[in-house]
Amino acid sequence: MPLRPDFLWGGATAANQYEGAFNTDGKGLSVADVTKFRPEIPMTDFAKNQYYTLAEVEAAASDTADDSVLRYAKRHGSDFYHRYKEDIALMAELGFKTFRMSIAWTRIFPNGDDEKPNEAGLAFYDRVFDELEKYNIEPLVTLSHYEPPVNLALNYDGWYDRQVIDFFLKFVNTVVTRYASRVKYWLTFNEVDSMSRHPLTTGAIIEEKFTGRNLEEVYVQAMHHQFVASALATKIIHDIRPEAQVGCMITKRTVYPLTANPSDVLAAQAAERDVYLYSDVQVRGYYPQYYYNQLNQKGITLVKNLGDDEIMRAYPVDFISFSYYSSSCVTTTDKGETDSGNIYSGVKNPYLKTSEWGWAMDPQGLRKSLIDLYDRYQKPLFIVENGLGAIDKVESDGSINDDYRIEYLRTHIREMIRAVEEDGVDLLGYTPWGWIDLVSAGTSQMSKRYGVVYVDCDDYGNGTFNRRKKKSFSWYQKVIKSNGQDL
Ligand code: BGP
Repeated sequence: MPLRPDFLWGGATAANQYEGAFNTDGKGLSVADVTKFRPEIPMTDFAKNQYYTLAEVEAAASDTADDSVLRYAKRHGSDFYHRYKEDIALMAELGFKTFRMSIAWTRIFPNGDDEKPNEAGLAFYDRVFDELEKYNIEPLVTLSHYEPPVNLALNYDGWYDRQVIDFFLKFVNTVVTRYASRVKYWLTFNEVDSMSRHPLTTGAIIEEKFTGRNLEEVYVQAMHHQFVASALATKIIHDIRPEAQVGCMITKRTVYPLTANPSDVLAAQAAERDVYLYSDVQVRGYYPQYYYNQLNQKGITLVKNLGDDEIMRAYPVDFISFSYYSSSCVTTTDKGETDSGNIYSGVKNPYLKTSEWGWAMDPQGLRKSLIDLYDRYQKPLFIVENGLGAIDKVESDGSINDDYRIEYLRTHIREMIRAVEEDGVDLLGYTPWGWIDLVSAGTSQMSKRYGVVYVDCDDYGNGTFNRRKKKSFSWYQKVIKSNGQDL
């Protein structure tokens, strides 16, 4: 079977990296608004780029003045807040059937624990949905994409604190009630597996506040709260709009054994299990036994409230969405060169080239991911992030010849189509990450560009923010028009 005729081609973004207008119309500060571009840290050092001390977060939370000098790049994003009409017109020109966006929690509940929602924030998304409706573009909305209110990090313990479930569900109830008639596709937590990789942006957890504690136990607990919240959010959405479709969202890592040594094969299997844990819980509704065994071995206690297990079982997701950028290798031997640039450090795959940020480029790994996920769950899949972060050059005639990006997308889309046509995977859609340039989640760089549309802004926030089509724009337009036939 070819791609379905109603295949959802589109593009992905997140409010915290795209909207800007960080304190406009009553918006509060999110954890993303306190992270900054730090050129003093190597851009391939993912872990260091994620770490912020308590003092840094506190200082940033009281610095609400000059975003460009202070380098809080996510405060300006790509200024979608003021340019949404122009951007949605560009989406329509590309032929988008869907647009992946998130709703910034802090536009609706500026501090997370507010009594009443902020009407000006709600009105902004009304305007966005009006505009999308004009062009028949279906919104795909993430409820939490690295943007909890910073107040919940400073004055509570972020998602470690069980009260945060209630704050989040109040936000969910508010936005789902308001927009349910306009939004059919929802995702609960972006990359729900990322708690330990970047606790601040995923869980509003400031590590220093837990000094002396077993941090892994803290993350396990915070994760559990997100799982319960995700199940209850799914219930809220289905109660309000029964035919709505709710997805989980995981970082799909494909892990290969470096050698045929059975120990390497087992190590790769274990690494992939760490990925599936998160979809297993949200699709099947319970923790796998091996996870309890692991917690036991590590002496970690997971505290559950009475009823949590029943909630997780009762409200599983309808589909599985995921991001896919690269793959990695593992080995139990001392062979192999470390691959430190990736989100996950692993061992370099000698058969693959890497991006400028050290991410291995592996289109066949996408096909493998699709097959593995579909064989495991037999539920529809959705690729909601994929793409190449690269430095683009604007030529003197204004053109941007991003052939490398076309090549990355072409080879990945080709494998995606094979997974559907040959391997029988049920795939709902494809939304490449950062269809338009936006601020990097990991390093807060603007120069790590993913878009088919260029945004004139540098790493320090200087520029006109004007939009410019790259060479990949007309290429992607053609791909969408031909439903993936003309690559
Ligand atoms: C994913 C996130 C996105 C996005 C992307 C690319 O992990 O869900 O928010 O930014 O990665 O990462 P980066 O922006 O660091 O290049």
